[in-house]
Amino acid sequence: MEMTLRWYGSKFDTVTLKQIRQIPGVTGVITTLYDTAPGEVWDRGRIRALKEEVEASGLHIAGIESVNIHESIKTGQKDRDKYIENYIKTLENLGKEDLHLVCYNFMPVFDWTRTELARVRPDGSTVLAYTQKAVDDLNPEKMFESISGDMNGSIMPGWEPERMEHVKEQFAMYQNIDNEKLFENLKYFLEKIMPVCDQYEINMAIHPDDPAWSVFGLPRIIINKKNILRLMAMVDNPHNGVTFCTGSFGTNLDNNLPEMIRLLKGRIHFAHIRNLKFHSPDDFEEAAHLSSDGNFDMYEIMKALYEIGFEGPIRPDHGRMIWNEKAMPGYGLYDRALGAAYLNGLWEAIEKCKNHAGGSI
Ligand code: DNO
Repeated sequence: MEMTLRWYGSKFDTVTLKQIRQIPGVTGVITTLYDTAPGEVWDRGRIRALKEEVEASGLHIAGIESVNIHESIKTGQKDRDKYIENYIKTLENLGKEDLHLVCYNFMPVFDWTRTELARVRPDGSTVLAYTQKAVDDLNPEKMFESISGDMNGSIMPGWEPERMEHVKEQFAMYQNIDNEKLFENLKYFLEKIMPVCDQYEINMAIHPDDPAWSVFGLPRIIINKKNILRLMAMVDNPHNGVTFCTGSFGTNLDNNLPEMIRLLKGRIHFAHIRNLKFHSPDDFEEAAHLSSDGNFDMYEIMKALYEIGFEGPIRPDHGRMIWNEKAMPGYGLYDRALGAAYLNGLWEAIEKCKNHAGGSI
């Protein structure tokens, strides 16, 4: 595996490449052209400039998160082929610049959903949190307003204000879309892009739905073992793979994370590792990466990745806001750096135990 950090680009991120370069063991960044809209073709010159900027700092681009998918593709509108063509052109441009990993999601309207961006934990840190009750009490059109005050002046991925202005229209697009239809539209999209992925060796890595159940009555499909295995079989090409996000699949306590990792051997191209603390099955908050701070056994998760021979990038996912840092919620420097160091430590121990024990951990 390679330890990486998500970086939004110098125009949007409070964290610098120089700082990332100083986190022990972090060699790559996961980045994006943050100001491109879903459906737009990514310009090859801009991709190259981004790559050069990252490389000048002594790091490299380990993957793209995200190339977002236009709602027309997700809902199967008449004009979807035009947007798929654009997506293919973007993939070509990425491939020509020697970039081979693309994280994306197929969540309707909202990307990840949280009901609080700054819940205070007992140690005084603040974290993102979710309660089903708050969602049930909220009109979806007010969702953005309800959390925007806590964004620390940042634009959060999936919550771009221009898109949020059109929430009502976007909901209307999903009126006749159920889970089966969404699966069908995803299959259609993947089948169209697989040839270009084969040509340029691009690994597509779908991000699970977060939380892993329907919100506001919208369909949600990348939520559990059954559905993710179904998707892998539906388009049975190794370039159709997964971003294994523990914090997203893990929102559903029925998902056995190490088991799912083992079943997805060969198809996990990217991993987001973080921990959650549950107060009830539908009230949880994000915790420090350390196992004892939340509900997940991070050692077992890392061991499963190690055992399947995972070689892709891992990034510590959302961190807590600590030490008075002001940054995009979840994406400050300090707690993610602690997370990277901890996950690197687990990996080193697993590797050494395996070597010392002559192969068995
Ligand atoms: C949230 C992220 C998601 C993720 C997208 C992938 O912090 O994990 O926004 O990047 O769902 O397309």
